[in-house]
Amino acid sequence: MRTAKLYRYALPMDSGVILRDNRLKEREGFVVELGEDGRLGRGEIAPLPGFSTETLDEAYTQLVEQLAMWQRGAEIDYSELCPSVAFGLSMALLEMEDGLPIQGIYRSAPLCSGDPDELLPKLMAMEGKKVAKIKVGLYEPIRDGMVANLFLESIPDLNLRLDANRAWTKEKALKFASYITPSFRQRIEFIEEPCQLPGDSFSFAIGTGIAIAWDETLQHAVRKPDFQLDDFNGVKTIIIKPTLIGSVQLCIDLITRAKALGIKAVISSSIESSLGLTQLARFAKWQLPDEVPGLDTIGLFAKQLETPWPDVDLPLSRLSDQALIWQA
Ligand code: OSB
Ligand code: MG
Repeated sequence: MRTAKLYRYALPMDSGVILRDNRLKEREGFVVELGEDGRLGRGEIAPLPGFSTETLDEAYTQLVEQLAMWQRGAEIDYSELCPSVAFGLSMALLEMEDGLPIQGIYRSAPLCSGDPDELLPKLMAMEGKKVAKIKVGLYEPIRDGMVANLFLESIPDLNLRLDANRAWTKEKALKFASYITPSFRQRIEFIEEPCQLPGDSFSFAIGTGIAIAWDETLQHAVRKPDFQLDDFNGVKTIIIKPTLIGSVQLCIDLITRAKALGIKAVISSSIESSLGLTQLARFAKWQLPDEVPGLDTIGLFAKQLETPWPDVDLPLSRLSDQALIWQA
């Protein structure tokens, strides 16, 4: 006998969270709870406004349709589902089938999008391999270049991940690079999507010796029917945000192919609640045990949901206090 519950959640965010020019006051999404023979599994479905191609309403329609079919005994075909729905449903089933190991990687690359002074003490306190992520492209490329260079200069055992979210023209990207001391460049683990055009990002990497990572480019490419990761040969890293990519199996296929091609894969957050984020930490530990994931987003929330992120003392909302909007 199968059971399915669908909750809709809303969690308040920290006051200053800006996403693609919009303030995100509240994070909204769904949690499914699947049951069979006394086993339970949960998954989060939370399309991210401005990043996901589907809306909450579209996700809801697919969810109810799929849950009703699954509850009556059908298997789920992920190929026709939008990414957030495919991810959340497959994660719930995986957890229910005890396929998701309990241990997670809760050590993340601390994220800095504003004041670099806030990042320094965090890095000083960090044990083991030091790695941080800085958002660039929000200010002048000269400022970004100087800030990145200053970090690399001040902390000799630091590696940096940078993320430009396609903010720059190729001229601006080169301006940024000109402020990075050549001998420091290999300590930039990667910069995600420096340029508006992927072709310009690629030439930037070749011209400057600064490695790049595909994030948005990967999300667009996986939606095409003839997609092959092999076409990305030459890029150093891919950023896998499961909520924006699709089912657990699709993410695992990408990771497996990346390993075979010598491409590094990094599991990263799409600002899921602590419930989804802790599952991503477990997924990362299981599939990429030696890679620091990009999951430092719990601090963007004012509340957690059901499963706390370790060592975070934000108040916890229970799933049972969220709206149960559908069940079978
Ligand atoms: O800019 O890569 C982004 C989260 C949601 C949407 C977009 C982005 C992010 C992150 C996640 O940066 C954190 C990380 O990748 O380290
Ligand atoms: Mg990015």
